[in-house]
Amino acid sequence: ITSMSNKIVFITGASAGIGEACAEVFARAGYNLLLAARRINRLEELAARLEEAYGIDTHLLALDVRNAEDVFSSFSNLPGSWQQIDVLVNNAGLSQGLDPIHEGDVGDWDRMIDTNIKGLLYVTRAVAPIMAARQQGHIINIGSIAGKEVYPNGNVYCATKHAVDALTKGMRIDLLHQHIKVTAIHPGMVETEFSEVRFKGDKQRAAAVYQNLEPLIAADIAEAVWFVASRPKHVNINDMLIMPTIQASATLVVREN
Ligand code: NDP
Ligand code: 8X3
Repeated sequence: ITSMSNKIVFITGASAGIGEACAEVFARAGYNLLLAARRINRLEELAARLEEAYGIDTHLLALDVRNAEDVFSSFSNLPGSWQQIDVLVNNAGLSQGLDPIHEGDVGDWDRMIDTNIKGLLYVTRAVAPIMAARQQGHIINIGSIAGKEVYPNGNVYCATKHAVDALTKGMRIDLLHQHIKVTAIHPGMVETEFSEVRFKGDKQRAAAVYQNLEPLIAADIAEAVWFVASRPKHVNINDMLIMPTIQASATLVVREN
């Protein structure tokens, strides 16, 4: 990894999982980090560790991406230099529940739609105008295999990730003339806090998702994000679908190692 000091990556959902792993990879490459999540204490621990390890600068935002006003005011209140984002990783997201549509919880639906679709839009709307003014930048959206396929009881989560897929394509078209690259990375099963969040803290049910399987780890996705972000100016990776070797499709057609 080559050093790229003075560049800034903005990672949403950096307090755990894929976002946290992305922070590590970009710090190692010499990027300064603008990190957002609701759990600020986790961001503080991560930032202290990465500053110490890599000598980079960090700036933290305690932010719920569902709150449009907070997203816009947090971003516009940043010191000017921290608004000059080179790479935005729209990673904050979650699943809630795994119920058939006729038994779905409306609160779960709202949380997924508000975070995965609307939150991603708010953050993009805050960041992209400055990228456009600078005529440079790269937006990397974390989609999912659930944005390419639909699996039993995945209904609304899959719909939100299909929306991320469509928005990525729309952003790429709209931002082409602003010299902003847009990419989507779509992971299959990654062992993070994702299932614990989906099952609302039920660690046993979450662990069962990965039992006797070899899922991806967060660093696998972070390395792909870095690969995409570090291509030469004339190259854009539009779309990347990354699966654990044992996972053939979203419907968990798997073999046990
Ligand atoms: P984790 O639960 O480990 O991490 C999710 C991150 O998103 C946390 O940092 C969390 O921070 C943040 N987040 C959630 N809601 C909000 C919010 N309202 N405002 C700000 N931050 C928020 O899961 P993953 O790392 O696995 O998930 C990251 C992304 O990857 C998601 O978009 C997910 O859909 C996607 N993905 C995950 C896959 C998997 O199998 N794990 C596969 C495919 C895609 P905090 O709670 O502190 O706010
Ligand atoms: C997370 C992976 O297969 O649970 O997006 O939808 S999956």
